[in-house]
Amino acid sequence: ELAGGILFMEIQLWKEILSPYEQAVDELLLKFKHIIKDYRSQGMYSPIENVTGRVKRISSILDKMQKKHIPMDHIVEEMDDIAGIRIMCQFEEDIYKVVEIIRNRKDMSIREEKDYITNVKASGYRSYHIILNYDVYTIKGLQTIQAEIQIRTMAMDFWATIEHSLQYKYRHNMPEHIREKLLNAANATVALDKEMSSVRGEIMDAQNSFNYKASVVADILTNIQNLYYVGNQREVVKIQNEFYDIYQKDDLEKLEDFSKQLDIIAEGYKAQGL
Ligand code: 0O2
Repeated sequence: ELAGGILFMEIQLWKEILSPYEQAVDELLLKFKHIIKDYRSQGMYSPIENVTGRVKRISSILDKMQKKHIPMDHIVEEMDDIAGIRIMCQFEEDIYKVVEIIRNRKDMSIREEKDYITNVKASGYRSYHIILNYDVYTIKGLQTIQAEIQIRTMAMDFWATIEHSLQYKYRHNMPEHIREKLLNAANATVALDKEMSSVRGEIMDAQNSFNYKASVVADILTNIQNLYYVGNQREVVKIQNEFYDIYQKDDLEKLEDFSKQLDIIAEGYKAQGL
């Protein structure tokens, strides 16, 4: 028996226990990364800025089992954050957009939602949590496990990361003056998120046109590269130089026209079966 009272009746094969959670984290990361990619490749603003994931460490699982009196054979039902995904957003509004995206998916079934943005925790912690039931198909067949998705702004994440380290450092004895500083800092992140939200429209416009220009340039260069393999190479070098000329003019409309012309040339080659 472990100190605190977790009784192990049989040998625990942690690798086997954690394997479906690892798969779930991999799959969920891939899915959320593709959401970002989809938005950006269409020149749109992505409500998700970044996503990370982790499987809870065995020592943290043991600590939580002890703290919440969860027996070993109940961890699948009772421990909801062995698979953890963290989604970072630029703006508070984006968080609710992400929640909506998750609600509309058939491959993620929501078990519980905890809105610690509307209901800020006593520590000052803010984030939106969604607990999922998620199906993974392994060699053993279908396993439905829980996963926790934390959705937060970068400011919320900054605060939570620092506070988490301090919590760990002081365990349950955080000095009052540090607790106070953290509460002040939490209020500062609320103000920061509000200020940022008030310029959201402008920031989104700027980012959109930046992304759009980048995707037009990528299209042009892909076309030039394809033409290089099938077309007259001297001609293609001329096209490339023309592109650099136009690029330097910093005129998005001219760049778009050029891209359209290249599309037509590329279509021509396709029609010839090349
Ligand atoms: P980890 O993996 O070390 O982060 P509770 O018993 O209330 O703490 P509960 O009911 O299981 O936990 O869920 P809750 O409150 O939604 O919290 C789950 C996770 O949210 C925590 O995981 C933290 O990651 C994060 N969180 C919640 N409250 C705070 C807080 O005050 N400060 C920070 N920094 N993070 C918080 P764990 O289990 O603590 O483990």
